[in-house]
Amino acid sequence: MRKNRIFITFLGISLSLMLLSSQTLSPAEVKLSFDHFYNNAELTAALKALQKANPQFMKMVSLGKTHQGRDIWGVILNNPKTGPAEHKSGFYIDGNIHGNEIQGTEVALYAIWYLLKNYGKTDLATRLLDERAFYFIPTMNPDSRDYFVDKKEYYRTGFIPLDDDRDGVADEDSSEDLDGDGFITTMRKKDSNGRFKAHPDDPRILIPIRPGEKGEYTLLGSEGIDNDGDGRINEDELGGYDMNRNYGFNWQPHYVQYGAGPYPFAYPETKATRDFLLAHPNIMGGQNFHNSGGMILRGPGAKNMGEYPMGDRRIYDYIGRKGEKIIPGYRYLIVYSDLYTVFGGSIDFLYSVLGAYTFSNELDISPTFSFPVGGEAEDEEVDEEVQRIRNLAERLAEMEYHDLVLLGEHFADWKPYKHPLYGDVEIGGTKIYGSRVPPLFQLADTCHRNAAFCFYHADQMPRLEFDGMKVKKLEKDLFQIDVSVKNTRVTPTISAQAVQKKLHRADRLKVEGQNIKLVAAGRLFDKYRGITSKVKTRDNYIWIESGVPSFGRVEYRFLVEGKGNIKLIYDSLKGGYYTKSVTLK
Ligand SMILES: [Ca+2]
Ligand SMILES: [Ca+2]
Ligand SMILES: [Ca+2]
Ligand SMILES: [Ca+2]
Ligand SMILES: [Zn+2]
Repeated sequence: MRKNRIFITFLGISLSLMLLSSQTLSPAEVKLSFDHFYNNAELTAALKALQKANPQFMKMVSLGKTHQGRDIWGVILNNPKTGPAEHKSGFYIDGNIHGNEIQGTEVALYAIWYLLKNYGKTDLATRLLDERAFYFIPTMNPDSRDYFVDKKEYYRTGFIPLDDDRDGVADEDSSEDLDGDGFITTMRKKDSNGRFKAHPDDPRILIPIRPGEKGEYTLLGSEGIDNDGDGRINEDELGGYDMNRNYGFNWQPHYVQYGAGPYPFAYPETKATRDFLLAHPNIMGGQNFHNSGGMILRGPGAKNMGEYPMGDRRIYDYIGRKGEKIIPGYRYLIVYSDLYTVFGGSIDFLYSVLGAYTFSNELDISPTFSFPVGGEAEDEEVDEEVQRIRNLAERLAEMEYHDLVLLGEHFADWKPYKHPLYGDVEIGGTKIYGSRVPPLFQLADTCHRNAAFCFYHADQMPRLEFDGMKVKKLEKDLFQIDVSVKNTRVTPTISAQAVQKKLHRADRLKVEGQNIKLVAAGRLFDKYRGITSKVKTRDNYIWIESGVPSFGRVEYRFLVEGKGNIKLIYDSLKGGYYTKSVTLK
């Protein structure tokens, strides 16, 4: 009897030990592969599996529905054991706002998966999940995504019907796969008045003719017919707008900029994203994923915004240049001056309204990068003719890359076709997966390196420490406390822009305890001579308007009335929440 009870107790203990160890030591691992693109259903299933295996860390929420009724998933990663998410610097990642720029979704999914898989195994993953909160929207455009992955049709837009050509009917004339090979490619027609001719070394490639030269071909655009008989082909495809021109900062109307929408946040996807961002004001770092070209972009998106304050440019440069090392071949650039003008883009909303340092990566480099033609030095001024010859060589290298590396999978040879309007044409050219997205054998590399860049940036968000606290008893129940708070990371707790424009609340340094009163406070300029400048106290706290600077510190002297255990709290909206206990005696 007695023996049995001991045995049962022993069994109970070992069972609970087993449960404990399965919770803390070996979190269930979800196997994901990054050798293909996820459609929305598969992405949803992967996220649900990750959430189920890691309920302590991961929350998946529907942020809203797209026009076609798909959920826009938001993912929050946080370790509640180290504090609520809003007490930590938040890092935000979104991808696939442009429907034809799909691989950002895999990068976001990879980042979620990597952090969960490596928590407790690597220092970085453990530190990031313990100290930061992460917010993801893996795909902002699940409607378009499914067209890309499942139907092999690509659209940059979302799918609210829009009458692009103002004929009173919306979306009446899209591209179509006329030759039935499963892909929408390009149409060309033999034409001695055409503006193109075959490349001398490979007739599959069309090159522009030079002035005075005889033409051979006219390019007729993407495969399709004139569905509505208006004399134009494929003039009103699905949707027809650009979500990344619809954000509420420096927005300009449609006639200034294509796709802007009737007003900022007019589309369900941008509205859902805005609400998610506004609900998490602790977000201090951000990352958008687009394609292509191998760029790590920062704003401003347009010249009319003026340059960013010097203090913030330093932070961007520090992180952006590290990015160039993490992702070889990618260049750290500025949207308006190095790419093109964007009004009302996500990157400007995140930085200029929310005060979060944000990059936008143009994922993946043109195929010839991994199959170089050689002879090009960066920023070299070249003669027009030299450039023309280089372009010819590059086009040829691209074709060789299609043949020898992609093994012909993503190029359709030109084939004759009888078109109802154009007569004898040829259909062929690069297929949907043949440009802008990485070939599948490189997808994991794209995911890992870009996630690594995000992790670096997230790790460089503010990390504060109480450093060098000194308590001095002045008289009975009156104490002088010198508090020093230092930031060991490049990101300040408030951006220079946010300080200048008062984008959000300042940091707060607080003293808490029973019958404790903060009598006076001063900023400590010289701790050796004890020189301070008085600051205003409110209840038991002071505001710290500029926050803790990049790799810097703030030092204050408090006069506190009372005794016993007190808590000093540094409470920053975007820089985290830190406490230090002290006993006054
Ligand atoms: Ca129309
Ligand atoms: Ca076709
Ligand atoms: Ca038409
Ligand atoms: Ca059509
Ligand atoms: Zn894009």
